[in-house]
Amino acid sequence: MTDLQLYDYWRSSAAFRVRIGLNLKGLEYTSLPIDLMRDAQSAADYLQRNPQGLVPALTTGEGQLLTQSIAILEWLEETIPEPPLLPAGPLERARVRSMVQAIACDIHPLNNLRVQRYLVDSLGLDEEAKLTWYHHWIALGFAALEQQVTGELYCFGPGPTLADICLVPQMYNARRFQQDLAPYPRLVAITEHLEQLPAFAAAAPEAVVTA
Ligand SMILES: N[C@@H](CCC(=O)N[C@@H](CS)C(=O)NCC(=O)O)C(=O)O
Repeated sequence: MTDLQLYDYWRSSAAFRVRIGLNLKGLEYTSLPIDLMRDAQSAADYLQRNPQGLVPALTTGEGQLLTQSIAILEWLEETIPEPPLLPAGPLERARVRSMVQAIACDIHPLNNLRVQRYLVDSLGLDEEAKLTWYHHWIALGFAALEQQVTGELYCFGPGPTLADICLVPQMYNARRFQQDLAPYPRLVAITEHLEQLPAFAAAAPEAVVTA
């Protein structure tokens, strides 16, 4: 497979997930930065590609454009099965997907840029109230996830899975917004381990930032 192109933003949690997945699969790709701070995600040419106006999006080697980070990761998993990012058994796969969805469907959407902007620009929240909102939803999500993870080095099983790919960017985001992580020692320990792995380290915002 050649010429994978990732519509990317260095600090986007969802794009960070896909960068980790591409690295774990050992795939080269070209990063096409979409500057969220300049609203490049809302520019007409990008909206034509992704009507949701969100990053990431990935152009496949065959020129197909894929959107939604988890759909992209599942596509990667199905087209390049090695190394696997999901366990072999259906029950175990469901466990991992449950953690993936807890982060990608229940936690992350509440701290997305457009949500934060709506709170401030349309509802008039100040910075402190916005952070209170943020901390509330992250705390609720992380408290449950802390109980769900089964490993000490990985969220589940003996190697990195889609759950780990979702955890690390969400923890990065939480640190960025001064979340108190003391109540989640297992999540912290897993993240510290994962962040040392080359595929995760090379995908980190500070490793890819171009501006
Ligand atoms: N569910 C989507 C979420 C994508 C998403 O929320 N991307 C954020 C960056 S992490 C974004 O593009 N935000 C732009 C905005 O809110 O205007 C996915 O997993 O791909």
